[in-house]
Amino acid sequence: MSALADSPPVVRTVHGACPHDCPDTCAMRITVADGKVVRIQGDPDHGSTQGALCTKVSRYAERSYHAERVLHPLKRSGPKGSGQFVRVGWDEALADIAARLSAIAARDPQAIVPYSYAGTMGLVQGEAMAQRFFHKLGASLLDRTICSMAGGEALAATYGSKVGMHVRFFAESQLIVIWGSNSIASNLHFWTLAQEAKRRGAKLVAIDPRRTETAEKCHQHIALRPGTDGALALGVMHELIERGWIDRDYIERHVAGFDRLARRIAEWAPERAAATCGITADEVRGLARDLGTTQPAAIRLNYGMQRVRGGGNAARLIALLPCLTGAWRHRAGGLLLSSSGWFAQFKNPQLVRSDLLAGRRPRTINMSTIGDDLLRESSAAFGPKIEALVVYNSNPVAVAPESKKVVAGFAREDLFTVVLEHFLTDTADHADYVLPATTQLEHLDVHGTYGHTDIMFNEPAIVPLGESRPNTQVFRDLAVRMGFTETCFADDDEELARQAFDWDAIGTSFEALRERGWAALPLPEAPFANGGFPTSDGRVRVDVCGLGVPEHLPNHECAETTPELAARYPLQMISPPARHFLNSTFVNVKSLRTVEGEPLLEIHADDARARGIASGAMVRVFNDRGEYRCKAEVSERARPGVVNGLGVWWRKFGPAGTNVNEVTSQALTDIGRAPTFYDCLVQVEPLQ
Ligand SMILES: Nc1nc2c(c(=O)[nH]1)N[C@H]1C(S)=C(S)[C@@H](COP(=O)(O)OP(=O)(O)OC[C@H]3O[C@@H](n4cnc5c(=O)[nH]c(N)nc54)[C@H](O)[C@@H]3O)O[C@H]1N2
Ligand SMILES: Nc1nc2c(c(=O)[nH]1)N[C@H]1C(S)=C(S)[C@@H](COP(=O)(O)OP(=O)(O)OC[C@H]3O[C@@H](n4cnc5c(=O)[nH]c(N)nc54)[C@H](O)[C@@H]3O)O[C@H]1N2
Ligand code: SF4
Ligand SMILES: [Mo]
Repeated sequence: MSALADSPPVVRTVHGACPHDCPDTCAMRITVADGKVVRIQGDPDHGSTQGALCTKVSRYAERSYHAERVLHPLKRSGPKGSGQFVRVGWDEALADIAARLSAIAARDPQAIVPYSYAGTMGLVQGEAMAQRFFHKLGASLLDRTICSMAGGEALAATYGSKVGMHVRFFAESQLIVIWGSNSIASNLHFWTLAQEAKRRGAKLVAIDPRRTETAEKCHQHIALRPGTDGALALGVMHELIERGWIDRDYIERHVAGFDRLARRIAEWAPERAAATCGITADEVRGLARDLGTTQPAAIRLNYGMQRVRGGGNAARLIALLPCLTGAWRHRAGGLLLSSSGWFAQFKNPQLVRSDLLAGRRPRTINMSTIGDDLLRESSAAFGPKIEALVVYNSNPVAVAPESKKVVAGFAREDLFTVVLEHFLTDTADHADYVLPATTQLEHLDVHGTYGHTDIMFNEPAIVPLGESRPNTQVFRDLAVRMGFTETCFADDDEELARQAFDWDAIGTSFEALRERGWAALPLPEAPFANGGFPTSDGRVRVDVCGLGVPEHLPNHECAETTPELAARYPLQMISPPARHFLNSTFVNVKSLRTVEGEPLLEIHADDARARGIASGAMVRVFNDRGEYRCKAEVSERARPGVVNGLGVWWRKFGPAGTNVNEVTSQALTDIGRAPTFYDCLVQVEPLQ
C-alpha cells in the first residue's frame, strides 16, 4: 500500500439545496470524502428542514452515481425514438447543434421551441442562461403551464400575487384544512408542522377524493368527487353567511365585491353543494362550522385540486374563505397555496434578459399541448411548424398529457431534438443529441421556493461526473458558436447567482447566503392581519376583470357535461404522484422503484366487482385517446366511481411501454391555460 492510501481521507461538508419541484426546498448537508459524496443529510439548523430529507432525496447520491447516468454527449444512430446512440465529443455535438439551429433560425427562429420545467428549481440552472439564449435567438416562447398555472393565476387574481401564510405558523393553528394535498407524499415538512399542531389540540381535515396516507391520519376526511371543490366552497360560504360566522368588519375593509359574491352564494345551499360533490350536507355544514368557529384556522391548499376544468375558479373560491371568516387576522390563520410571490418582490426580473428580444414578439407555445402542437403544420394562426425542440429540466414524453400525440410528435423524423439530461428518459430516447447534464451535487445554484420563505444556496460538492456540464455552460457554449457577442453570455454561474436577487432589499449579501446556506426574506408574520394584499388598492378581489365572479364549473368530462361519454367511460380517473417518485424523476432508481412495485390503479371494491376485477389483476385502462396497462388494487383509497392511477412512471418501465398519460387529455383549465390531468373519464377491464 502506498503512503497516500494510508493518509486519512479529506472530508468536508457543503451546503446544498434540494433541487426538486417540491414546496419544501430542503437544506442539504453534503459530506464529501476524497472527492466523492458519502452522505446527504437534511440540515438540522435549517428551520423548516429540521434535519430531515424525504426518502427519495436521501437517495440522491444513488441517483447521481447511477451506473446508467449519461456521462458523454450522444448522437442518434437508430430511428427516432429507438434510444440508439453513439458517443460523440462535445465539440462535434455543439458545432452540429449550432449549425442545425442556425439554419432553422435563418428561415424563422420561432420554429425552434425550448421545452423546460422544474427538473431543477434553481434559478441558475433553470432559466437564467437558457432564456438569454432563446431570447437572443428569437425562438418561440414557452408558456410553462404544466403544473400550477390554474391555481397560481387564480391566487394572483384574488390576492394580487402568489402569497400566503408562513408555513411555520401552521404549528400554532387550531384547525388545519388540507385541501387537495397529499402532504405526507408531497409536502412532508408541512406535515411535520401539522402533526405538531395536532399534538397541541388542532383538528385536521383532509379534502381529497383519494383516501391518501395523509387523509387517513387526519381527524376527518371529506372524499368529494374530483373537480367539485368550487361547489364545496360555495356551500360552505352559504352556511357561513346563514349562521353569521363571517367577519363583517374584515370583509368591509378588505374585500372588494363581496355583494356580488353573496348573490352567487345564495344559489348554493349545502344540500346542492353536497349533491354536486357526492358527499353529505352535514359534511358541508361541518366544514363551515369548523372554519367559521375555530381560531386560528388555516388552509393548506395545494395543486391537486386545480388539475380540472374549473380548477382556477375553485382556487379563487377557496382563497376567499379565510377572507370571509377573517382568519387572516392571526399569523396562524389564512391560507397557503404558494409563497413564490414573496420571492418575486426580491428577484431580478432581468436575469433572463428579455430585452434580448429587441422588440421581437415571438409566438408562445403552451407546454401542456405539446402533443397537438408538434403535429401541426405551418399556418397563419399557428405560425411555423415546429422544426426543433431543445429540452432541459423536463421529461415531456412521460409527463405531458395525451401521450399518443406527444410520442407521435417526438417521433417525427423531420424534428431536430436536443435533450439535456442525466438519464436516457423516454424523452431522451427521442433525441437527436443527448447532452449530459450535471446534478445538484456538481453545479452551483440559488433557489427561491414555493412552500417557505427562505432563499437557499447550493454549493457544488464534487466536480462534474464524466463529461457532464451544467445547463448554463451548454447555453453559453452554444451562444458563442451561434455568434452571440453580448457580454451577458460570458456570465459564469456565480455571477448569475449574484444577479438573481436584490440582496440589499433582502438585507443580506450573496457572501452571507453562501456562508450560511439560506437567508430569510424580510416579511411580516401575519401579512394580511390588517389587509394590505398586493392588489392595486390592498383589497382582496372577488370580481376580477375578464374573469367575473368565481363559480363552480363542472369537469370537461363528467356525467353532467358529457353524458354520452360518461356512459361509455363511467369512471373518473385522477393520477396523483406515487410517493417515492418525484413526477417522473427517480423512477429509474432501483431502490425506490422496488418500493413502488409497478404502475398501480386503485379501484373501489364495488367498481372492481362490477367488472370482474380481482385485486392484483392486470387491467386495461382506456378511453378514446388511448389505453395503458397496469395492476389493479382493490382499495379503500379509491372512492366509488373514481380510480386512482398513480403516476408518473417512465413509459419504458410500464407494461406495454405506456403510462397513465395515454388517457389524459390536452383540454385546458378555465384560468391559466393549464392541463386537466385529473379531469379524465376512463373504463377499466381485466386483461385476460
Ligand atoms: N413524493 C412526491 N412529491 C411531490 C411530487 C411527486 O411527484 N412525488 N410532485 C411535486 C410537484 S411537481 C407538485 S406540483 C406537488 C404536487 O402536490 P400537490 O399540489 O399536493 O398535488 P397532487 O399531488 O397532484 O395532488 C394532491 C392531492 O390532491 C388530490 N386530488 C385530485 N383531484 C382532486 C380534486 O379534484 N379535489 C381535491 N380536493 N383533491 C384532489 C389527489 O388525490 C392528491 O392526494 O408535489 C410535489 N411533490
Ligand atoms: N398524469 C399526470 N401527469 C403529470 C402530473 C400528474 O400529477 N399526473 N403532474 C404534472 C406536474 S405537477 C408536473 S410539475 C410535471 C413535471 O414534469 P417535469 O418537470 O418534466 O418533471 P420530471 O418528470 O421530474 O422531469 C424532470 C427531468 O429533469 C431532469 N433534470 C433534473 N435536474 C436537471 C438539471 O440540472 N439539468 C438537466 N438538463 N436536467 C435535469 C431530470 O433528470 C428529469 O428527467 O408533470 C406533470 N404530469
Ligand atoms: S423532495 Fe421535497 S421533501 Fe424531499 S428533500 Fe426535496 S424538498 Fe425536501
Ligand atoms: Mo408540479
